[in-house]
Amino acid sequence: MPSVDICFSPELLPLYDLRGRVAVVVDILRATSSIVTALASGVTHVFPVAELAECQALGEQHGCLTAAERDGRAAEGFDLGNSPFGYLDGVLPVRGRAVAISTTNGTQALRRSLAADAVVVGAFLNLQAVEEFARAQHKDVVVVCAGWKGKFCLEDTVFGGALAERLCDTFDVSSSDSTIAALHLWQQAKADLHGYLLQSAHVRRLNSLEANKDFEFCLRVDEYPAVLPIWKEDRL
Ligand code: 3SL
Repeated sequence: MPSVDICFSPELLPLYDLRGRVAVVVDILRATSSIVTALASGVTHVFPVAELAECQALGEQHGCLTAAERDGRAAEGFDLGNSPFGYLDGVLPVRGRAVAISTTNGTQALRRSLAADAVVVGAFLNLQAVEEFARAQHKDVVVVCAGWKGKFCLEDTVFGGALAERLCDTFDVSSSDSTIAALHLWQQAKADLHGYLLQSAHVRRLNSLEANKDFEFCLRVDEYPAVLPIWKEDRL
């Protein structure tokens, strides 16, 4: 029986052998939620990159939009920040365009997960799509939580618990202590996800930057049930 494991931070990735496994990279607030929203809004593909300079260069090379964030704020000189509403509010037409994205943690976690057999982007927004993909693969799944600058993040781990619960009928979700812990957190959180995650450090950080609207949007479960960003060559 394949298993679900949760890697609490990209700093722990050296302890995980991703070869032969499916990596589900998650940064609920907000990188992976924004990537899912971008593709749901008609963006053709996403180039997730670690460095701002690379993001800028891809914009020039491919004529694509650029989106960048550092420390929760939109980085200067880019078309978009890291709010999912950048793809929804219609200020900048995004349909039919590609986007290069660089964020503090999410795109870094993704780039560090490429040894996996398949790398997909997970968020509450596309939980069903991730579940269905995992079932179809019949491989061990590792949820890679982007965290915050190497540290544990509540919201990414709670997502891991939600995915483990969905998969528990056909996946082993009880062999890894981190999966057991994530399931416990999800059990605590699921009746009032919004209220539970108000205690998260990154929620407090975002709220101080007036991104409360983003927080609420990123917690919508299965808003985009058929959107599955999957890594191919150099893009999602
Ligand atoms: O760190 C990241 O990748 C971002 O998602 C952080 S923020 O939500 O844009 O502040």
